[in-house]
Amino acid sequence: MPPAFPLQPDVIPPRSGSIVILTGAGISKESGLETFRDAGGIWSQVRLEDVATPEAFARDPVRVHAFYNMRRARHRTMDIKPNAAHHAVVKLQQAWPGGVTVVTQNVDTLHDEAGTKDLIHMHGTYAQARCNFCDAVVPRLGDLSVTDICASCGKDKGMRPNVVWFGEMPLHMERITAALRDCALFISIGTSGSVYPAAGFVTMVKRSADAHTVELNLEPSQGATLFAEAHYGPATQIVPAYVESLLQSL
Ligand code: BV8
Repeated sequence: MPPAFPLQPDVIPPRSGSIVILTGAGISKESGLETFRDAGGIWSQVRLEDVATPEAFARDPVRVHAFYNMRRARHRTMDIKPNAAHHAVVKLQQAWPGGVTVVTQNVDTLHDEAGTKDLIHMHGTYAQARCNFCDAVVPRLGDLSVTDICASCGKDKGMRPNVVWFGEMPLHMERITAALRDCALFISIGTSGSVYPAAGFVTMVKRSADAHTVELNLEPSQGATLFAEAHYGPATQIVPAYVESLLQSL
């Protein structure tokens, strides 16, 4: 059923209340980047066990580098730009008195390119490389390979995408947990709710804060029933509409 506009939020949080926004691959879809679990998505083309675990990197680093080099090159060469949903998140962040923290599962840089402040890449980003030996992190827009030498420790064979793989601890979890604990509104955008701990954030919010929870997605996620409110449709339509309705309350 197409979304009804103007979009009427069920609940408007107090303007002094903070907002936490969690995003997933769905917010980048209309910018031209693939999602993971939709039909034809990334995990239908390649097994995550072969390209997105530390064991895969130890077993076949050339294959893992090729996977991320392809995604990095696609971002660089296919004119991939932030879309209206990314820009609406920035507009909310600039106007909402209580502050807005954006936690993204995405390893693309579209939130960064849209000018998002207070942005947490909990799964890292393919626009950086990290040394497996000394943990030095450097920007990386071109290809990575096993021959790359770490500028900090001088070793080769250790440079990897600065991405959190399955079985690895997501980044900045203390900062994320504190933001979830204190927020008045939790908004989940463009995620299937398949991957933990991100998929558990809505439950964490409901347990510790008397916060309102909203899902904005193309279709109901695996955690849809956990949200107090939901609006379904393309992110470039429902996210700007939802943000407008919040800002009109100010
Ligand atoms: C960890 C980087 C612990 C790679 C990624 C319970 C608790 C804790 C852990 C687990 C647990 N159960 C299982 C685990 C292990 C595992 C896990 O969750 N496995 C899953 C498969 C069951 N979790 C982990 O391993 C995590 N680590 O828990 O560590 C720990 C403790 C101690 C010591 C060590 C470790 C780490 C997970 C991170 C993995 N890395 N990304 C890369 O990107 O290459 S996850 C990967 O999935 C991506 O980051 C992606 O963002 C993420 C989630 O996917 P989504 O973003 O939701 O994308 P998806 O395609 O699934 O859905 C898209 C949605 O968008 C859909 O709903 C669709 O309808 C919607 N959509 C589509 N188009 C649009 C749209 N919406 C709006 N508009 C549109 N136009």
